[in-house]
Amino acid sequence: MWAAIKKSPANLSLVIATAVAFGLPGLARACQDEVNYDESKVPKYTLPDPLVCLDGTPVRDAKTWFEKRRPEILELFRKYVYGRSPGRPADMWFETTSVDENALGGKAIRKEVTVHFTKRPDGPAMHILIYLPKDVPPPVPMFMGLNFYGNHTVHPDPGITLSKAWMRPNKDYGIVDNRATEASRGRAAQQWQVEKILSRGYGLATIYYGDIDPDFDDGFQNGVHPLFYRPGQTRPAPDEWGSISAWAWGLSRAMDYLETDPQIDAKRVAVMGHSRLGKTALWAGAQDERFAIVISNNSGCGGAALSRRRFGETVRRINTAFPHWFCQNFKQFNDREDELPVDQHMLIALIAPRPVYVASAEEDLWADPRGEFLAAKGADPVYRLLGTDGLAVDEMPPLDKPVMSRIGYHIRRGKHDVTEFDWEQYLTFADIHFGRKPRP
Ligand code: GTR
Repeated sequence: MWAAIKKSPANLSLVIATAVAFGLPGLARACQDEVNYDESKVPKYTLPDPLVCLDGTPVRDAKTWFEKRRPEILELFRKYVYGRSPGRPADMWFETTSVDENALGGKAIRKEVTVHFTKRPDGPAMHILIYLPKDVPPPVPMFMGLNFYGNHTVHPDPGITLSKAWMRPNKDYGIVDNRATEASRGRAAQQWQVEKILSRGYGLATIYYGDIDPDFDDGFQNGVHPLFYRPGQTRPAPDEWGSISAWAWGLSRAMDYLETDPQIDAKRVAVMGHSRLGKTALWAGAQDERFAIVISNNSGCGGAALSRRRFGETVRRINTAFPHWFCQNFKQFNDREDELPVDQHMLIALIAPRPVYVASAEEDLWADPRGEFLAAKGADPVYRLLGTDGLAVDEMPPLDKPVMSRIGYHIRRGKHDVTEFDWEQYLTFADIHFGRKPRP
C-alpha cells in the first residue's frame, strides 16, 4: 500500500476513498494522518544552525569549522542517525577476477575486482565492475555507485559476471527465487547510461549493494555486520551501523581499491546513488573526504530532504518500513523530528567545500523535492564560509533548469528514477568542477 501511495498522491486519495468505502475509517485516518503532500500543512520548524557549535560558539572561520563544528556534526549523525561504522578490515585484499581490454565493441576496458573482507578466499566479499573508456589516457576520472540488482543489470554486456547473491523479489529485473537470471542482464541499463559516461570521458565503477548487506531486516545476522561483532555481541549497539552505514562503508572499501589502480584517478571520483542508495552516497561522501564529488538522485527522507518538514515520507514511516536502514537511536525521533540535533542540510554541509549535487523529480513527492532543495540551500552558509559560491539561487529553479554552482541542484519533469537527463547534468557538473573540457 505504501508503495502505491508514494508513487503518486493520487493513489493516496484512492486508498482513502477505498478505505472509507469498505468501512475502514482507521486505515483512512492513518493514511491522512501519516502522509502529507500539502505544502500549506508543513509545520513551522527551526533548523539547527550548522554554523553554531553545541556550546554556542559561532563558527566564523574554516579552522573552527574543520576542527570543531564539522567533527561535532559528524558525531551527531553517527550517534543518532546512521550509526558508527568500523574502519578498513586489517585482512582485506583485492583480487582481479576478469579483464577484457576490448569490451563494448572495443570502446572500453572492462574489469571485475573482488574485495575480500577477510583472509578467506571463500569468505564475505563484494564485487566491483569497472568500465574505463579506451580513448582517455589513464588515470581516468570516475563515477562510482551502488546498484540495486547486480552488476550485470547496468549493461547487457554478456561478459559481466551474473551475480549469485540474494536479491529482493522483482519480476521486472528477472529475479526468480531471490536470485538473478540471464533475463536480468541489462535491465538497469537505462539508469546507468554506461555508453554515455564512457563517451564523455569518464569511467564507471559499480557494486551490488546486497554484496555488502542484503536489504532486509534479519537482525544484522548476514552482511558485513557480524564480521565486527565483539565476543558475545549479536547485533549492533544503538549507536552502531545500520544498513545505510554498511553500504556507505562498502563504498569506502571500494575507494580503497580504486586508490591502488593506476588506471584510475582516485582523486577524481564522483560517488552517486539513487533513492536509498542516494542516502548512502551522501553519507559515504560526508564521512569519507576522498570522494571528490557527491551526487544524490531522489534520495528523500534520511537523504537530502529535511526531516522537520514531514512532507511525504517521514522519520516514523521510514523507521517502520525499513527498521534496519538507520541506527537504533534514530527511532527515538519518530514523530519527534524537532528534537533531532541535526537535520539533513547538515549532512550536505559535511561535504563542503567539495561539490555536491542534489537532484529531485517533480512527481517524486514521497521524497519531498522542496525539502531536498531547502536542505541544499541550508548547507549554503557553510559552503560560503569556505569560500565557494554555495547554491547560487534563492528559489527552486524551474523544471529541467539545472543549477551548476558548487552545490548543484535540479528538479526535472517525471517520476522517481534515474534518467538520461539526470546523467547529462552529473557529467556536466563533473566537467565543470573537475575543470575538464566538455566532450560532446
Ligand atoms: C522507498 C523508501 C524511500 C526510498 C525508496 C528506494 O520504499 O520509502 O525512502 O529509499 O524506497 O530506495 O527505492
